[in-house]
Amino acid sequence: MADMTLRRYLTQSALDPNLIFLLEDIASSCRVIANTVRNGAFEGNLGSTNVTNIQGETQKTLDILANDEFERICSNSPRLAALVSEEVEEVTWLKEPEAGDYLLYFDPLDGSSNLDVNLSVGSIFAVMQVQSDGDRNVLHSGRNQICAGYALYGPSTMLVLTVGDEVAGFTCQHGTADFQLTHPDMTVPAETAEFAINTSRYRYWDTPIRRYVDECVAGEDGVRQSSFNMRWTASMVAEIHRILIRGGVFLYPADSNNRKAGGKLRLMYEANPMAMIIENAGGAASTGLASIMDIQPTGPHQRVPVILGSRSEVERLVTYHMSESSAEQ
Ligand code: AHM
Ligand code: MG
Repeated sequence: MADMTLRRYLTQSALDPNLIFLLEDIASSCRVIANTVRNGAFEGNLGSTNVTNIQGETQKTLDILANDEFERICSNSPRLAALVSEEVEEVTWLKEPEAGDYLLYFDPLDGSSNLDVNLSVGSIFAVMQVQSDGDRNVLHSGRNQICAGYALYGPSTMLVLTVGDEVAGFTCQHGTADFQLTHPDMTVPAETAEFAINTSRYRYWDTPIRRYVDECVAGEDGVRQSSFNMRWTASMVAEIHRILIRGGVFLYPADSNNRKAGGKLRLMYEANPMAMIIENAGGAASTGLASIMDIQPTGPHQRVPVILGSRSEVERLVTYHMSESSAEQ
């Protein structure tokens, strides 16, 4: 039997052909970005620019190149109306919006602090639709996402995609550059003994997060009565990929140091796509007090607290947040 390439997978689905064109353009962008990242040292593309983006962060040269590739390649899609990128303050409109046109939300190169140390980075994306002719509103909740995915630029390049039901992982074959289905029907293992959080921020955390992490660290002697492992790669894509493969929970909470901003990670092109992938893989996604995909966005670059992963761990964290908030009332 022929290999299940991304094209075959998409054309066998009942997706609108214009959405398939867009998903193939996204996959092409990710292929190009994988090569640009890999050859960064030869092409003089490592290091930072002197440009500060809307997030207040200094852009890496590769952040800008990755954004430009997404824009250049995806602009070919006839029904793509607008792009919402982490690296661009304003929404980029490509055409007069018509009902059913597509809206692409993306973080072109997530975890870019890992570039200088040659560790994994990725791209994150989601697609929604224009709701009526002429409607320039892009602030829809994550429940309106019709597909979401990420590319992981690790030892191999992978594209993980959900188009509404299952989560499928494709590996880019060296040589042909085909994305081939290598990880069908990915599911978050229910049981886990691994958590991921930047523990250097412990002093800023609220009680529910401290309680959860303290209990994990206490291991067999604590209330969890089992030993936990901890991982932090500072690359959300790598973190979420690990959770899809072997379970776990990922946390980037709002804390006393980032609360004014709403947290660290962005709703529209980081939290929402990852929430859709994790939920479709049988896991859960929450801020601690609300489901991430139910949040009504207030701006394209809005930040939110993020808890993603194995259902039982996310539910435990929600319980801790709920009991804290009812104790405060
Ligand atoms: P970025 O989009 O500017 O790269 O920031 C997002 C990244 C995530 O990939 C990662 O989980 C987090 O920032 C790491 O934060 P920290 O530097 O606190 O470890
Ligand atoms: Mg990012």
